[in-house]
Amino acid sequence: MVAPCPTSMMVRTKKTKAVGVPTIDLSLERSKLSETVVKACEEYGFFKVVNHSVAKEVISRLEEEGTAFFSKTTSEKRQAGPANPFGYGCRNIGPNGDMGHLEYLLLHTNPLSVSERSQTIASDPTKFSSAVNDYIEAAKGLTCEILDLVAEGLWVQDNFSLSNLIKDVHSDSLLRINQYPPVSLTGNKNSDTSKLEPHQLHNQNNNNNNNNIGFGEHSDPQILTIMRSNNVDGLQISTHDGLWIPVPPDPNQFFVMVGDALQVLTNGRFRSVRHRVLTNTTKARMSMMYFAAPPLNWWITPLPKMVTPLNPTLFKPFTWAQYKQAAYSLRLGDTRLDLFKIQ
Ligand code: GA4
Repeated sequence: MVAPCPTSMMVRTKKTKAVGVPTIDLSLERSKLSETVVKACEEYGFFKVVNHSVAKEVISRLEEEGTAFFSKTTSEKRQAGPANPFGYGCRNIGPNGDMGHLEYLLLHTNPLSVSERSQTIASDPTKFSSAVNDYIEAAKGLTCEILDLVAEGLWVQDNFSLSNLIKDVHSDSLLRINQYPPVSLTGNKNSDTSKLEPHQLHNQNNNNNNNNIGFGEHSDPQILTIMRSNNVDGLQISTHDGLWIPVPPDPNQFFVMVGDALQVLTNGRFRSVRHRVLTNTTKARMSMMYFAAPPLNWWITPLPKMVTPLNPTLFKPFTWAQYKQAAYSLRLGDTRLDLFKIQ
């Protein structure tokens, strides 16, 4: 059973249904835990984990590095960009014209790539690389723990079959730090927009309107995403029946999202969660996501256990590289898995 959500997390959606985000206590007894994780993945493709073993200091060091980077001047930040696909990005998301009210750093998790990139990102590249690499290791450990619970809960023969997909040294996992601008409470207009910082431009263009799109609706292509943010609202997830649920932030905990690749690996038993970020807060939201993926040349096919004569395979086999290529050729909100469905 998914733990009932505490009252403070209950939200009322437009359709006046009270819906809560499932919360999973990782210190619970293991057999219960694996059932609970599978149920949350099936029902929401999303859950929050508490009592995880990631050290607070690992989180705060990355947050400090993020804050230091985003508080640099625009021209300094641009030296770490453009994000095609890795590096600093501002407003542009992906290569096909998607835009959001955010700036970000998108990094490959390979330590060599982190160390090379950190030269243009931080004044102390060694400190930056160390904070990033420690966070990646911790997020990877948590992801493996969750994937092992998933495998156990699905009664897959090899409990490590999912976590092994992301443990390989050539794993294509990514780290993203997003910063969403605050909504200004003053309405002063500035006519020279070229001198404005991203958040000022955002405020200027939006007349303090609520519900600006920080990051548009989409699912993540990878296996699993581990997300954490500062104490600022904005994230919403979509339920299977299309209701948007705001997710209250919890800076000391992590949120887990099922990605498209896990939908395929479970032959559709789990569905990747569609989510978005709205920017209507007076404080900047900073979030950090670890996207767990296999090496580029590995095949993504349903686990044998998930395919039976009654549940034949729903997807054509593809490599992770082929899937990424499809993702980058489409728009952010497209349901790219449709390209690989067996009709
Ligand atoms: C969504 C999840 C990750 O943030 C990301 C994004 C990527 C990007 O920003 O470059 C994509 C997007 C994400 C899915 C479709 C493509 C690729 C932008 C885009 C339009 C880094 C990822 O892996 O896929």
